[in-house]
Amino acid sequence: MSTPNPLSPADQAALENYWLPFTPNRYFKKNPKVVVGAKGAYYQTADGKQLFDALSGLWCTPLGHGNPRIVEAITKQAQTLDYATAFQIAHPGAIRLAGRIADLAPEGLNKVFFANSGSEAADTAIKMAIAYHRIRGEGGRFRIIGRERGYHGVGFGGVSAGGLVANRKMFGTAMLPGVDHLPHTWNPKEMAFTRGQPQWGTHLADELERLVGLHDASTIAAVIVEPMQGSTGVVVPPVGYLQRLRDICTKHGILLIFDEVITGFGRMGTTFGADYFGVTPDLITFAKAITNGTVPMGGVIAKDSIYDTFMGIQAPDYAIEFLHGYTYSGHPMATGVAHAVLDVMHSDGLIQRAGELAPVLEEAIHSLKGEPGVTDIRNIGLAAAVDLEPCPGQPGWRAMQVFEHAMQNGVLLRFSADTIAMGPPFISTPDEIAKMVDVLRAAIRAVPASPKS
Ligand code: PXG
Ligand code: PLP
Repeated sequence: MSTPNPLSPADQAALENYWLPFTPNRYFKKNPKVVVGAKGAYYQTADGKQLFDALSGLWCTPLGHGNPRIVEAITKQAQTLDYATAFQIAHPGAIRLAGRIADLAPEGLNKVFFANSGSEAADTAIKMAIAYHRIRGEGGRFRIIGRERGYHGVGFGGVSAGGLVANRKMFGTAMLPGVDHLPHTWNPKEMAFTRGQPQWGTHLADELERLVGLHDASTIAAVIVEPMQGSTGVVVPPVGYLQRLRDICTKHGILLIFDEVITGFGRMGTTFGADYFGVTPDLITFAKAITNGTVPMGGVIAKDSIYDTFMGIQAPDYAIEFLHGYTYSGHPMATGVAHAVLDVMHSDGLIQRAGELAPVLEEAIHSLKGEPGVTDIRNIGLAAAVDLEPCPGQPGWRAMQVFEHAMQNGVLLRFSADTIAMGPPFISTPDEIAKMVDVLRAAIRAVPASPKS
């Protein structure tokens, strides 16, 4: 099911110089897929086809592509202040964005540190947690507890705390020391085809007590989890699970980090996953939607008490309190876009709209139950995933064929192993969501269980 090669001979030659991220490069270079433009909820391919953007980029373009107000903000910002160092200098865009994010964040989280991606945000939060304890005289708290199947980006901190085996095994022992992992919460026997949050699995949070017993609380700095595990295929927390993690962390003086790189800024139909689940962490990471994917940005929102601890270091006030930061922290282009994104989200009621579309997606996606090889369907907010029975001996083959088939029929899906994930733009119509699922259904029916059948 290969597509005609869209590249000119010169581009085909240059493609040999391009090492693509998280992509099977050998397969791609035999069968390149190229988009040349994007507008609203659609990409345009080199051969003039429209592709519905079923994962909002990589969860990062919820307002769709080419929004005129966002384009205008980028243009204006480039003409006004294209770069400013964030070390020792500030600009109004970053100052005001910190204020705006603090206003949107849960009660008590009011200090905003800017980075440029989710990976940098996760590593920043991990460093904040370790340094926080050290400043308080508890330097023995160095351990980070992550979760199986968790994804916190590709920095060494995030990979160490993350729980995706394939992302970890190549780097062997070159990981943060002392990291341990909670079990993931997905159990098909107990929760296959659950709509929204599973009732089963709250007790899995008690595994944190076991890890505290094993390592002792005095060695644990923080627990980092995604409120909803996005990358691994929309694994939804059981009812009460996150609250129990919160309670155990509080009891033992362990910081709780919510990695909200996917759930932050609207995906759940609320500003943060913390709001949706009614659980307040100590640190929140964000990225992706804050700039609608146009200019890279990430960051961490910290509790006032954490910031205040850093400000209380025993050193004169001209000493740097947190030895961390990026050349592009608080980049004016990113902060300029972020203001426009928050304006559009607010004026067009798009977070509310994501919440209203959530049941539409739920209804549509669960209609795939009973289709050939569909072993589980999960959804929460405006996010959903479908698991396919892997082809024996060739894991990932089936989902890849479904991806190819759907692409031929105008939908760009996202797959990982044999899971198909969807997180459509907040600007989608119910009709587009229905069509997206119909294309997926047709693809699932068309693709055989294995290359031989
Ligand atoms: N934390 C979480 C929870 C994420 O989902 C990152 C950190 C890393 O962000 P950056 O900006 O460094 O990529 C992520 C990223 C997918 C997919 O297919 C998900 C991500 C990235 C790419 C693809 O679900 N999440
Ligand atoms: N490597 C070198 C040689 C650098 O000089 C710098 C920043 O000055 C970095 C890496 C870090 O780059 P960034 O601040 O963009 O993360």
